[in-house]
Amino acid sequence: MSLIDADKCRPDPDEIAPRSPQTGARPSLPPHNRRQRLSVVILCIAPIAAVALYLGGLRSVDLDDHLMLEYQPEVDLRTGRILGLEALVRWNHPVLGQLQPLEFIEVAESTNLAGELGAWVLDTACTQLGQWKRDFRELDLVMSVNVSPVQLVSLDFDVYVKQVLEQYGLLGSELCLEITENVVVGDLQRTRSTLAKLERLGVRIAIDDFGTGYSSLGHLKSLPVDTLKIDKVFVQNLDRSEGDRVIIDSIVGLAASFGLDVVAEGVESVGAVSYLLDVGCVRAQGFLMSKPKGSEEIERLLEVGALALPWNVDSNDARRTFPGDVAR
Ligand code: G
Ligand code: MN
Repeated sequence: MSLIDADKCRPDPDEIAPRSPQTGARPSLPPHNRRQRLSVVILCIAPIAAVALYLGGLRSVDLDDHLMLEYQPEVDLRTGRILGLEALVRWNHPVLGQLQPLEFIEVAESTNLAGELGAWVLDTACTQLGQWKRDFRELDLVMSVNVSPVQLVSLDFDVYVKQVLEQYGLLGSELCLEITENVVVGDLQRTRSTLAKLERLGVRIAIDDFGTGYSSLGHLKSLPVDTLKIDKVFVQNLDRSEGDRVIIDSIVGLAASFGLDVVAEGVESVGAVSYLLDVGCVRAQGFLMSKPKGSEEIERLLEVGALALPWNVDSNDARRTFPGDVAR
């Protein structure tokens, strides 16, 4: 994982100093272009330095003052019913504004803060689920929480999870821990033993970003995994990419063969919804249904219990109508 997208920061050399059409060589940079290059470098380094400095000082402060969780609903594509929520951490940085995990987790890991950060996320998400369980008794919600490699290999992770579940009156089956494929492969022995202990608590395990990492069929068979979450890169362009459709087909087939649930992430178009329903993938997250939202906005959705879908699906899923469809 990289803190910032290096390609975005790298100035296009042809923009700064186009090649000569005759010789193909670039002229040496005039002074104002050197300044431009320098300012791009500073722009790229400043956020890293700021986050690093900020994290350095974080040990002594209360994480509650700086972090917040947003929640993204997971829905049943046939009905819009909210099946669960994925907790996503955000960092309210005083200078840089709201940061996404990709922008600070690597720094957190390198400053040994990942454990504390992960514990804060798990604790906060479970407190919130405890409250929502009381406020929305009729909903059967599962809270999904991303788990870092550091947490998963810490010796007493299952003890911590058990304590949090008890503290907030949650069943193990109401918590889904998401691990990435590469975590699974990282320390297979330790992962296997931790997952077995979590399984005994009834906690669900999902492999996140599935399809982009290195887990093998052997891992799927030998580890107590419940769910595959298909990485959004295969879902975002489903409506126009034949290659992605083939990948989705195989992942859904794989999940069925192993008796696993499957959730599609990154649903952004009704075309994607249509294809997912065709192949029998009915659980999904994505901007088309809902972006991640703060607690108050989520509460308004939970009051209804379902999202209004921008398409119609009849109960037996035989006829679907999408905006723009011609009448059949
Ligand atoms: O790796 P993980 O699945 O935990 O990543 C979730 C991230 O994906 C969140 O930061 C969330 O904002 C983002 N996300 C969720 N739905 C969509 C979507 O439909 N499109 C895109 N581009 N990103 C999404
Ligand atoms: Mn996730």
